[in-house]
Amino acid sequence: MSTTFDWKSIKEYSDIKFEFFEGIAKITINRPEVYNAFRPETNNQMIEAMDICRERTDINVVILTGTGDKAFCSGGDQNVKGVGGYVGEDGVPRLNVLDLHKRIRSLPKPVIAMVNGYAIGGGHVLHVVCDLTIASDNAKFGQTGPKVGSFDGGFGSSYLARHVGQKKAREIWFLCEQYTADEAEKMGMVNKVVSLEELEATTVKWCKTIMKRSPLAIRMIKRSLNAELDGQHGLMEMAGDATLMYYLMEEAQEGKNAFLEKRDPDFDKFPKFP
Ligand code: S0N
Repeated sequence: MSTTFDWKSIKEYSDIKFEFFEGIAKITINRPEVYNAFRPETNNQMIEAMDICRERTDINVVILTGTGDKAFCSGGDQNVKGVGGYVGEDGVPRLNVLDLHKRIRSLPKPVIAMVNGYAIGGGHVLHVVCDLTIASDNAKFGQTGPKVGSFDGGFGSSYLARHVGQKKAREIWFLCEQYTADEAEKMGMVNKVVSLEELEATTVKWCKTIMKRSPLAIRMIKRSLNAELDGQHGLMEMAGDATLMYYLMEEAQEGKNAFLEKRDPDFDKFPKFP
């Protein structure tokens, strides 16, 4: 099923490729010399791309991947790890990958991790945060934090535990071993494993299937599944979408129209449900 798609650049960046094809955006970490490790600039560029994906109404699904056939992402770039975070070109240490996690989680559209090789350390966390993971059969998954002096107590542990269970999540973090794509699928943290040649075609096929579904229903399902873990923030995002849907109804229009027409609103004409 190896097919090529006519991806068109949305915007040029130094560390990522950001492309579009038939309703799908693709963000590719483009630092193959460091196995697609991220530095602060990489994260800022992905954050900007995610924001564009949110605003553009012709983008329905987002694919996150890495350049080449070796790595999806190998986490934080160890060359720029300083005291207090990863040091960008401005000399300031940051942990801004966490802001990227929030963007992925908040985006009211599905984000699919297309894992084409190593998903290690912060790269593993990135695929965990995505809504779905499709992996090539050469992919390897694992955490390295306690081996290299870092850890993610956020989505990279609590949300991971929702996928694989508490015991496995502890094993993944305590031992820092690597797992094959098949093992990751059996554990429940990967949706589907295909050959590397089939990876993009399969991912695009999944995107196209999702695009045949109701966007509002998909949005509400993502919000509802998030809300369980995200506490007040998750409820706020779900309530925000409930408000959006209310604004789509005539009943909400009646309130505004009555105000503008300087009359009492007539809410009696709208159906009430048991
Ligand atoms: C990926 C590994 C297993 C591949 O091993 P392999 O096949 O033996 O290749 P190598 O020769 O090791 O690597 C090829 C080239 O790529 C460079 N490279 C690889 N990874 C990195 C990296 N992370 N940073 C910089 N360079 C990297 C190699 O140096 C090599 O280059 P050359 O050819 O020039 O020698 C293996 O490479 C590996 O284990 N990599 C390191 C993985 C790792 O430990 N990553 C960091 C883990 N920590 C984080 O990611 C922290 C993330 C974070 O910031 C965070 C903070 C707060 C909350 C959450 C997070 C979060 O986790 O997201």
